[in-house]
Formats: sequence, C-alpha cells, structure tokens
Amino acid sequence: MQTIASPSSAVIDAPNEESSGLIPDFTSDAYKDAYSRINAIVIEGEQEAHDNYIYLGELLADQKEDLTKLARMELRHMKGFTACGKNLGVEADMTFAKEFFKPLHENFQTAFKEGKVATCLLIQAILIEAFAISAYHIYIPVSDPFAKKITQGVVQDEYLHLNYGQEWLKAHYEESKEELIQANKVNLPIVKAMLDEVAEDASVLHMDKEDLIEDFLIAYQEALTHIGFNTREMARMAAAALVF
Ligand code: PL3
Ligand code: FE2
Ligand code: FE2
Repeated sequence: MQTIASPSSAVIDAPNEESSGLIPDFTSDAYKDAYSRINAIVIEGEQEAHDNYIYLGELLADQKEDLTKLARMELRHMKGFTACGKNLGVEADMTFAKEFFKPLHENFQTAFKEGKVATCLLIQAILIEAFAISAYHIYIPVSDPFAKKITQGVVQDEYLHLNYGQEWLKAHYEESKEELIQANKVNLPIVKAMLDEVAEDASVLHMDKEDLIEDFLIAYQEALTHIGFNTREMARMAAAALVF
C-alpha cells in the first residue's frame, strides 16, 4: 500500500554564491515588478498543484485520502506565498501566471480525461515538483527574511510530493514506461520554455538561470532513476526532448 513516505534522498547542492550574488533590494521598483510575476507564478502553481492532486484522487480512488492531504499542503503553500507578496507590498499578476501554466494545465486535463495516471503524475508530481524544488532552493539564499522562512517550510513538503509520484511510478514502472517516455517528450520542452520565460525576472531576484536548470535536472534525473529508467533510457529521453 502506498503511503506518504519520508523526503526523497535527493540532496541538491547549494547554488554557487557568485551567481546568486548579493542580497537584492527588496524595496526597489525593479524588484517589485519582477516579483509581481514570479509571486503570481508560484501562487498559481500551488493552486494548480492543489487541483491536480484532487483530480489524481479521482483517478486513484484507493489513494484519495493521501492525495487529499497533499492537496491541502498545496493550499497552505499558496497562502504562504500570497503572504510573501503582501509583505513586500506587491500585487501578484495572476493573468500572466495563468497563461504561464496554460500548456501544462491543458496537458494535465487531457491526460486526466483519458484516465492516464502516469502522465498526470509525471506532469504534476515529477516535472512541476522538480521545477518548484529547484526554484525554491535557488530562491531561499536571496529571499527576504519573511519569505525565507515560508519557502524553507514549503520545500520540505515538495520533496514529499515528488516522492509520492516516484513511488507510485516505480511500483507501476513496466506498464507506465511507454506512456512516461511519450509524456516526457511532450512536457519536458514545455518546462524548458517556462524556465526560459521566467529567467529574466528571476535574475532580478538574483536567481541564476544556470543554477535553476542544474538543480531542476538533478531532481528530475534522480526521480527518473528511482522510477526505474537506466542511463541510456534517460539520455534518449533528453535527446527526444532535446531542450537544454
Ligand atoms: C507545487 O507544489 C508547486 C508548483 C509551483 C511552481 C513554481 C515555479 C517557480 C518559478 C520560479 C520561481 C521562483 C521562486 C520564488 C518564490 C516567491
Ligand atoms: Fe507546493
Ligand atoms: Fe507540491
């Protein structure tokens, strides 16, 4: 039986100090402008993560209780990040954030309607969670003290979510393998495009794009390894998506 296990063993290196640079001026207009979009992305991402775990509970009826717990955590994250924006006097640009998530949102919805659990889990519990873990990890050293405390709490939960997805997929590896390869091919380029889109605003927050990519790839590769893919298969998956 599947339970919510302890955090994955994935330990990600600290971002290098040179690229994260000095602590930014949280009160500057440039910082607030970039934060209005980044904060919105995170709020929208947490809201969608909540919804996606609720949907997954529909597909995996025997897991509904655990998935509802994960969904509740996401709502807490959403509220925490909303408070971070308010604390800096920033209004989140939710219209921008909804557009930002649209491609992954639509692909999740299509997979959900087709009952494709492996695809839904790859999108939410692996790709989005790995993206969130890398982003939060890079953000923590350059965040304001209020946001730092919140983000540190959140990132621990995100490991549980990634772990949930990888355990289910590991247990269903043989029957999910082809579907995962296909879902990776479609969705990995979308995540790369999202990273590209956020990079400029992230740099205003003193978050380095290369660090983000590096952390994301480490978390993603560790998850795929845990699920059961070997090095050659992962190289093929990277080549099929050929994005980084
Ligand atoms: C799932 O639990 C959460 C999904 C959220 C996706 C986050 C994307 C992060 C984009 C770059 C952000 C920098 C972090 C800043 C935090 C205010
Ligand atoms: Fe979350
Ligand atoms: Fe999560």
